[in-house]
Amino acid sequence: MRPALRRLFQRKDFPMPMKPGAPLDKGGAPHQTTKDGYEAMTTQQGVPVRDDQNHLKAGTPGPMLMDDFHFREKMFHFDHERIPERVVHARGYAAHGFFELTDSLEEFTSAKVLTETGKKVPLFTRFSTVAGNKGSPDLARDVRGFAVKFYTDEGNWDLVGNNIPVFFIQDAMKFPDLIHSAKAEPDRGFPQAQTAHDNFWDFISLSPEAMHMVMWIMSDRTIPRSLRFMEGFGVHTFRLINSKGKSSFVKFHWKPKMGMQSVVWNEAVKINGADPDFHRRDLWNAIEMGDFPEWELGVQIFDDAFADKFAFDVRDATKLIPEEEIPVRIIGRMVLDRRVDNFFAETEQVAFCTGNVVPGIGFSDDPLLQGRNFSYLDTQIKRLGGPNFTHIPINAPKCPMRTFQQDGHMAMKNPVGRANYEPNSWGTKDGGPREDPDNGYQHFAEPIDGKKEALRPESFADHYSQARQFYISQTEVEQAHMGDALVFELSKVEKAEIRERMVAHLVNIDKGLADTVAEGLGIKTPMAMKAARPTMQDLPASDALSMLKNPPKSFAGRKLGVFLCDDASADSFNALKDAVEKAGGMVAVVAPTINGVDLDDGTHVPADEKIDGGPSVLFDAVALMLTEECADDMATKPLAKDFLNDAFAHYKYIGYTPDSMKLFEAIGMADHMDDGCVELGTAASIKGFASEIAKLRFWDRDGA
Ligand code: HDE
Repeated sequence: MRPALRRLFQRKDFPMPMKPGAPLDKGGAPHQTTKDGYEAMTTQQGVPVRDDQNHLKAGTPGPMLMDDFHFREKMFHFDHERIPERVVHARGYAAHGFFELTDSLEEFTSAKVLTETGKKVPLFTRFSTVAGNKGSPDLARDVRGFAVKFYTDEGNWDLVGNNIPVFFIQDAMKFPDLIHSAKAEPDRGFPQAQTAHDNFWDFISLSPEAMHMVMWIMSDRTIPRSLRFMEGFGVHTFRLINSKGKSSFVKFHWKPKMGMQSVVWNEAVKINGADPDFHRRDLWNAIEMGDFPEWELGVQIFDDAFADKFAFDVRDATKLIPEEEIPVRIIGRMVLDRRVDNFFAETEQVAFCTGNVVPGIGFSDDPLLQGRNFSYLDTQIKRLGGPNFTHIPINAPKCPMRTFQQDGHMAMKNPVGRANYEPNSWGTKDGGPREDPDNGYQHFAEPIDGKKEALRPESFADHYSQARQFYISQTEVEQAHMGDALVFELSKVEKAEIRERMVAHLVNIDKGLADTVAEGLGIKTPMAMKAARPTMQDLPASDALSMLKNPPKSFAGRKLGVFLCDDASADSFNALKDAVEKAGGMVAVVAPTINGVDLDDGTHVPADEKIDGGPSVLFDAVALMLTEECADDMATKPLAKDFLNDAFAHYKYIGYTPDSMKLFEAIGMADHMDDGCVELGTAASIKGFASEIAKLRFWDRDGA
């Protein structure tokens, strides 16, 4: 080899790109270090590696030699890096945290996690979209998974819920059909991460039980602004069992400390382009900044007497119990205060199973929940490669685990000693674990009486009443968004009869909604769909079901995007920043270049985004702080105009210094300014703007 060539391919001549990291295996003998102080790289066998840049060859260049065990191992391992993605909920993001009980449920359950107040129980929470693949964008219109694994002293409890309290179907038998219909169509392999296609609406329009859920998914709940601003629900009715063996029913609720908030559809579409990782970045950043996301855990507890008199079957997962009928009792809080160290090891490998319950918590006879109890365990075996996925640290309980289950792929924890069966006569020293008749998990002794039949209970048959209740509980703005969403989705459906069939269902829910959607589709409102049970109930509105009727109390956790130019007023910028930060909000600076700007007092402010990388869809409110000269210049730049145009169209509050008016003029908006556009002329107006933006949107805007 010519000396020049050798030099070119040897890393010694280049600066080392990596800082020394923690060794993969922290135990064992001390790691070797290189001359310049780095941990010496090794093979998986711990053999130090001399050359990680070039494989071993006969001659230079020459054929590769199989002797190079480091190359073979490196490539073999890379070839096997992928595991199957989750069949649903493939795209997700997770964090560690704790649960702290504030109100004991001792009267209802023996579960320590629900009776020991003040104790911090570690947990791991994964949020997800349902239909999209692992690489799909975060702002898809979709249900969000909300899965929590509590590592309790009595074993792991997985509460695997969603951000919507009801589900599409009543019986687990229909789940593969539902998911097949929602995912990409099998012949063409698209659309990705969206339900706006024939197969989905075909299945849905043939499944009246889905109508309540359809109302929820067409609401803005399916385009949340942040994972931190969503509610969560256990969905099913579960059981609580107390120390005397008495059972009560329970529904679980997660309420976000910072209130609920969603984006509007046009914004979601644009966020997906501007930042497909919008939700995961937001969660990561919040935790990194110490602004730990928090939810309250609430319960609705009820007995058999309530279940018997309630207008619907509490085992039917397409129904909820209005908070007005059974108030949600807040019993504790969840705080997510630690990001993952490694996405794959934790977020990807975490295996939730609805069957993971602890003594004192049990199942109801909800046919969806019963089916899930099989599916989750089954799916993990495929996804994680064998029955020992519980040995992976993120899945292992943090309390002792003693079992005679043994062997299998990748077994990490094996029984020690001679006995691996019971009963045995080896005694307490060598005999291994034994069942514990006093404290072991006891299933609720529910009396059962019935015939073995594949039937749907009659009590599950009212499919429209709660759908209507949800719709009439929304504000006008929310109802309009639902109408728009339905028109949008159904307009992507090619077969006219599917569109019409869907509208026929809407007639049973709300005639006004059906008319709006029919008009949007350019068709006449059809006759009402024949209902399985014609007698529908006229339920009262429930304010708890509306997001806008329950707005956040402050701008905390939200972001103001300030469009700044050189020579902008330092006093005004600093006053605005202080006021927003005092309210718990964040300020991001958007500038003509990423280097930032020099304010009129000479201070340099670095930019968070360049104007064409930081569109206004990324922020909850915006402020323009431009000089006249800069406003003139920006008025010629399409992306600067889009910044303002979009903020206006998305009903956002817009603060502006008088010199920024040129940009309003450039987009033809100078004559359409409303109370959501606030001039930042004086110290008082800046303060006023900083408190006004807590309302998040100026919904009264006309024609936006
Ligand atoms: Fe799931 N669901 N599901 N699901 N689900 C899965 O399990 C399933 C249902 C939910 O972050 C899968 O580990 C069936 C309702 C979440 O890892 C799979 C039925 C609710 C997650 C599965 C349902 C959920 C999943 C795919 C109907 C809300 C993500 C990968 C009987 C209460 C968990 C996996 C995570 C994931 C099956 C219905 C929530 C295939 C059969 C209802 C949050 O096992």
